Amino acid sequence: MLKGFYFVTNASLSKEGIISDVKAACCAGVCAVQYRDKETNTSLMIEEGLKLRRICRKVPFIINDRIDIAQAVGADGVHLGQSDMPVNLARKILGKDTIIGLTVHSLLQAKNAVADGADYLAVAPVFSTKTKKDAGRPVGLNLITEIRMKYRIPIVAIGGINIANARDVIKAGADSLCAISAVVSKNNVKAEISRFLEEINIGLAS
Ligand code: TZP
Ligand code: MG
Repeated sequence: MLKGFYFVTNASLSKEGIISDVKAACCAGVCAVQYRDKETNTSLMIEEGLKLRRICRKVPFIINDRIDIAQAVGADGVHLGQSDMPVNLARKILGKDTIIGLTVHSLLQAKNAVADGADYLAVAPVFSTKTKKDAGRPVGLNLITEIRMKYRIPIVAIGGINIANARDVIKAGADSLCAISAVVSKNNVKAEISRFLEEINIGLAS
């Protein structure tokens, strides 16, 4: 679980819409799909979330930020940030079988996330990115390696990842990576993810 390409939706950058993107992502063989939307209202998120849940039958389906929406649509997990609900409290609400991912920007945050029982870490932003305005300063490949050397928890790398740096990100110790703008702004999302998967597989094998 969580080895490969971790797909995150982005409605504003998408060419064909997120439903079409997620279908393409599942066809390409991603290891997880995260529904991330900071603009849509709750009722539309539920509607869209239910549609995505049906598409992601065999792929872990994760909701960004919204524990209530994750529960309402029967998602497999939630993805939280440092200013969202703490992992230990989210765990109380969601139970032991729900996947809880947490974004970390430092080794200390990674240590706390492991102690709090996160199921995976998103190390972000690895490189600078225009996709998330408040992503913070790039943490670089070193943080991935430092966390990898200390903890066994799955690591998803995110932020500024493209086809040219994907292999290095995996070689640094990430189990999976996410590339938003480099994928959803392309005409053929499935083909683009396949290109990333080739790089990821080379990185995992080396
Ligand atoms: N979290 C940290 S960076 C980021 C998110 C959602 C955006 C990554 O987008 P891109 O286009 O892959 O740099
Ligand atoms: Mg968040």
